Amino acid sequence: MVQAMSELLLVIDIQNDFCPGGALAVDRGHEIIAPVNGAMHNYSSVVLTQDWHPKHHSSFASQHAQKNPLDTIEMSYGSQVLWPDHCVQGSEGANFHPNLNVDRADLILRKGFNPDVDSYSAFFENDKTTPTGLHGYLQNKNITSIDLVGLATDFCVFYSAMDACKLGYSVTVLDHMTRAIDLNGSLETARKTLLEMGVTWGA
Ligand code: VGL
Ligand code: ZN
Repeated sequence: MVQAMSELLLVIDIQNDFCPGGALAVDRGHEIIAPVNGAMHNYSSVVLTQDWHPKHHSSFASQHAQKNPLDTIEMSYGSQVLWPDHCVQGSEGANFHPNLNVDRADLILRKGFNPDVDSYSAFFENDKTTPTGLHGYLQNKNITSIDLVGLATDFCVFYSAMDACKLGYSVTVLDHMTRAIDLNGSLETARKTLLEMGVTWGA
């Protein structure tokens, strides 16, 4: 079937644990929810991602002796920041924020469920090779252009935007609908890297 070119709103990890009061709270994370809900109506497709870790996930500092959250370690696939336990499968913290309009989504994509590999990006796990399946889904739907929103700007939004760009999509990060963790300048690094790659940093 021939389909018109269409555009995706990719909504990253708007879950309780990334909002104020959550286990890995992003400062003012909840402020983006109302504008994201409003934006959903402007897209032919809306995909939500959900960070979805097993209880003993290797990205949790609690799984490593003498390590604290925000320490960095070397994993088989490269360096990995260690996090507080968050978005544990089936927990309240892993649920989408109650104000997020989940009904408008045509796909909910879970990531980070492999106990040994983290997955910031919506396209590939942190080993940079294991696909999540999202690229195939979008190709089947003839989607060529992606607007990204959600949490956190400098981790899951950043890695998703980078991969989307590498895969050939036309990519925009809607800055006012993201909030950052901002660890050692990670927000500025993310913004610069994406701009250099040709990603649009939109308002
Ligand atoms: C995220 C750290 C760990 C994110 C997920 O959604 O940006 N950050 N897991
Ligand atoms: Zn996570």
